[in-house]
Amino acid sequence: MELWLVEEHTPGYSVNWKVMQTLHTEKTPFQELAVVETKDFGRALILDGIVQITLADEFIYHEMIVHVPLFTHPYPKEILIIGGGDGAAVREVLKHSPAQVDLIEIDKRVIEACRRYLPEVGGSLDDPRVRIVVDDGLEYVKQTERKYDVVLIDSSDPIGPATGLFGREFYQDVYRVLKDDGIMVAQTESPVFNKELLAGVSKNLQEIFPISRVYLTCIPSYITGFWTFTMASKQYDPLQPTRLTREPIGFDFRYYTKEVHQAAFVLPLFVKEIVGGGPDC
Ligand code: AG3
Repeated sequence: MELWLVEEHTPGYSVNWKVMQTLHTEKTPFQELAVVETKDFGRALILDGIVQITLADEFIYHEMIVHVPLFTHPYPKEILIIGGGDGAAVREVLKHSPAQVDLIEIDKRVIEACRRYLPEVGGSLDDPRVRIVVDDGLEYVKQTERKYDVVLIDSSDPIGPATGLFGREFYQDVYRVLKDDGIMVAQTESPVFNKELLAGVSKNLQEIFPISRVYLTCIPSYITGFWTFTMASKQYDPLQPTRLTREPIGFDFRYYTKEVHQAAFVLPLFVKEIVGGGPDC
């Protein structure tokens, strides 16, 4: 029997994936979770019908959400990840020899499914430097007394459990949990399908942090390919990433290079216009 996953992004646009095998499906208290083997992109994690990770191209997203801030910060030692229960961002963070990585994931079933069915990403969660807290990231950043060098917001789309992770109040709490020279990065969606969201997030982060910059990459398995991340920083400018000139990039990198770091901040005009810039800025 032919099985196709129809990934519906809007009422007028969907992407069809040929599924060779369904490894796992369940309804968790937060969302519908599935792990499937796709024909062309390998194993994939699907949440509420939307592809979160495929083994064929997850390296692009995770190298870009992690290495751009971690090579901008001169000494990234204490890292907080909100979301990211799959473990792939943790795997990339561990390449920087951090002292401690705190992962705050709302849905423990995501962690369990990825450990079991996607060891390429979930395997990193067993590293002794990783502290996993199953909690709502919104609550965690309100309550914790810990301070971090870098906070990564590795969320799903702004519907369902992740909605608050794109809000102003949450970013103010993230500012509070960062040290005086801390940096945050959030995944901020497609600039084609989520213009208003990206514009709102940029505006809020520009108001809260002294430095805020959007960067762009291409993730084939995500809607439109175009994908944005927004970095906000108290002190360090990602366009002068001091550690990059000091330390070599590991052999196990597949996407990120010094040139990719710089180039990612070069935005096409239509994206600049969304995030509050014009042709000359
Ligand atoms: N986080 C971002 C997934 C967004 C996909 N959205 C979409 N295609 N509309 C993935 C978490 C990976 N650690």
